[in-house]
Parts: sequence; C-alpha cells; structure tokens
Amino acid sequence: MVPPSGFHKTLNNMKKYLYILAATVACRQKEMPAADLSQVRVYHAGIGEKQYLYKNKHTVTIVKIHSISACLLVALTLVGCTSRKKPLETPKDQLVHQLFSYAEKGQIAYGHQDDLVYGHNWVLTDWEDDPLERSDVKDVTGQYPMVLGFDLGGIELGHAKNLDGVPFGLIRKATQQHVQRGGIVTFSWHPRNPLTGGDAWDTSSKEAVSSLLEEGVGHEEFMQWLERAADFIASLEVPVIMRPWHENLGSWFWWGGNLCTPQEYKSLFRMTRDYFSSRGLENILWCYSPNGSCTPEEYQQRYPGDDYVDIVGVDTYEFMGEGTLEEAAQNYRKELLPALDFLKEFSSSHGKLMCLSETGFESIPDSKWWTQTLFPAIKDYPVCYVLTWRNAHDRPEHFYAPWKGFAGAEDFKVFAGYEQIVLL
Ligand code: BMA
Repeated sequence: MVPPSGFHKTLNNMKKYLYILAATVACRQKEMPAADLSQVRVYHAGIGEKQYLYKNKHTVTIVKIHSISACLLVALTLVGCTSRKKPLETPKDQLVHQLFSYAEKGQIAYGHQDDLVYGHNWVLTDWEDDPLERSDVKDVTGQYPMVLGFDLGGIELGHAKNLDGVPFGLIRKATQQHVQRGGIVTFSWHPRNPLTGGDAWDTSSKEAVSSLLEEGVGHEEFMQWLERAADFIASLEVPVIMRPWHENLGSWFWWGGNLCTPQEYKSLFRMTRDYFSSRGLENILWCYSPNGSCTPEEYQQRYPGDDYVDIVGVDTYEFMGEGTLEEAAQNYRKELLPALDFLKEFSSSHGKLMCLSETGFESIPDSKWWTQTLFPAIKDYPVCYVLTWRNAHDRPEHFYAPWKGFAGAEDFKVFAGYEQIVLL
C-alpha cells in the first residue's frame, strides 16, 4: 500500500479528530459516561455519514452522525449548547453493533451457505408449514450457524427458484426465521450473463459489464434485474448483508478481472448500491469480497469506495491438488494469511468490518481441518464472521460443513465449541 503523504495524514487526523469530537458530544447527549477516546472507532456508515463504536468498560454503543451534523455538533460544543436529542438505533445499526462486538471481543461468528433449506442428502420440500429446524450444522453441534448465506441467482429473471433450486419464498421464510432467532443473513448473487444469456460463469464476452452501465445497450433491462433483486430484498423486512459481484479479481465470472476495467467494475457496484438506496433500502450492509488470490494493489484498484462498502472480505478455499494434505494446507495459508494481513490493515484504516466471506475444503478430506488449519489461520484477526460454502443435497461430494454421520464431524465439534467461535 502507498503510505499517505504528510499533508494527507494531517488532513486525515484532523478529520478523524473532528468526528471523534462529534462522537463524544453525541455520547454526552445520550448521557453516557466519558468515553476512552482511543477506543472510539470511526465507521463509515454510508454516503455522508459515519458511525462510531463507543466503548467503555461496560458498553459498546453505536453513535451515528452525518458529516454536516459532525461540524454542527462541534460548533455547538464550542458555544456550550447542550441539546438533548437522542440518535435512533436502526435495525442496521444493531447488525453493525453485533458484528463489531464480535471483532472487538476477538470472536468469530460461524456461517454456512443454504444451511436451513437443505443439506447433505436431504432437502426441504413441503416448507410452507415447516418450522425450519433442520440443519447439518445443528445435527452435529446442537446449534445453528450464526450466519446463514443465500444466493439470489435467478431472481433477476423473475424465477421462482434460485440457481440451486431453492424457492425464493423459502429463502424469505428462512431469512426471517433466522434473524428472529438472533442470526445474521448474507446474500451472494450469481446472476445470468446479461449480454449472452449464459450463466454467471459465461466469460465469452468482455462487453457484458459495459453493456449494462448507463448508455450501454442492456442498461434498461439490467435496471429491471436490479428492480427484481431489490423487490425481493425489500420483502424480507430485516437487515441483511449484500455481497454482490464477488470474486471479481479472478476471471471466472462475467464481472471478473479480465472481463471489465476497474472503472467499469466500480460503476457496476456503485450503480447497484445506488439503485437500492434510491428504493429506500437502507437496512443493508454491503460487502466487497474479491477472491483472496490477489495483491493489495489489485484489491484496492477495484474497491468501490468507502461510501459504498461496509464490510471488506475475501473468498479463499483450500484445494486438494496432486500433493499431500499438508501441501494443500500450506497453499491455503499462503493465500489466506497475506489477504487477512492486508484486510486487517485496510479495514482498520478505512473504518470497516472484515470477514472471511467464503471458505472451505470440499468434502473436508482433512480430519483436523477445523482445528489445525482454519482456526489457527483466522484466530488472531478481527474477522467478524467466516462462512463455509453449501452442502449440496444432490452432489454427495459437494459439501463444506460436516453432517450427521460424517466421519470427520468430531473436529468440527471441537472447533464449534471454542469460546471464540460463535454459533446460534
Ligand atoms: C458454486 C457451486 C455451484 C452453485 C454455485 C452458486 O460454488 O456450489 O454448484 O450453483 O456455487 O450457489
């Protein structure tokens, strides 16, 4: 990373000081005891506003302030004004609070894709009246994963089921149920290729992204895709994490590194968030999650900007190549650790949360993977959550979490039992 110049550093420090001062005033307005200023974390909450994680011995509270309010509050302090207006805590604030408090306490929430709707060798069919109590993770540990992932692929065409055959009605029901239980839900999206009509993995054209930007031939149709996705997210009526346009530094999706320019990629991400905001959908945290096999320069080159991203993450998998298990683990660490080092620095200097947005080792061939590879790799980083990919019901080898009867389940039980790992 290029270090900030002296001038920018001073400017940044002044800005941070201004916001911390404003946060302190806001804390006073909430009649909270004096904050340890070194513990106040500045968090960019969205366009023109920031949030502060206010922490003292007993409480962690979020204080949200708009840029203009920050200046006003400082001015008001200077003239000794003591207004008593209290900021509101929205459901999104509560979600930020929940995630930040994991990071602050050194905890990591565990997540699993599609967990409540199918698993290894089972799938929900009559789901309308089902209590949604089955889960491979729960079958093994007695607890649900804290984070539940779903995919929106197919929503763009108005399909009733997503690309893996899960009805969107069921996704809605499971999302609401999970949030009601105290869990967190995150959405990825593998939409079709808007130019060719192929799937998300159709990389036959380098024009797909440019075609859907403003002025592009497919712009109007793509806005309909966004509309359908936004309609669905709005219908959930709970705060969620949106993680679109992921793994964008590889070239296996039509929005990948060799398929569009950095500017086109950023426009796509910003257009997506701007559209959701224009629909009044503010109860969303946005996650930027490239594949971990990238340099810090590449990561930043396509970063949509602090106003567009709330959580930074990476997707990194372990693969069983031709070599031994130990070599596979070494390769995994070689990709993951530098990425986490970078994310730790980047998330802290940009006031963002960090996560391991996707990971896993297909079929879990290493019986100590959870305690000997995954946990040691992530335990010293402020990773607020880690999500392992799905357990397909119709592909026996395609699973990333243990299931009842799986020989390697014991090690996962130990991992899930660690104080640092949070399940629901
Ligand atoms: C991939 C695989 C596919 C699936 C896709 C989207 O990693 O699991 O089978 O369709 O994710 O969920």
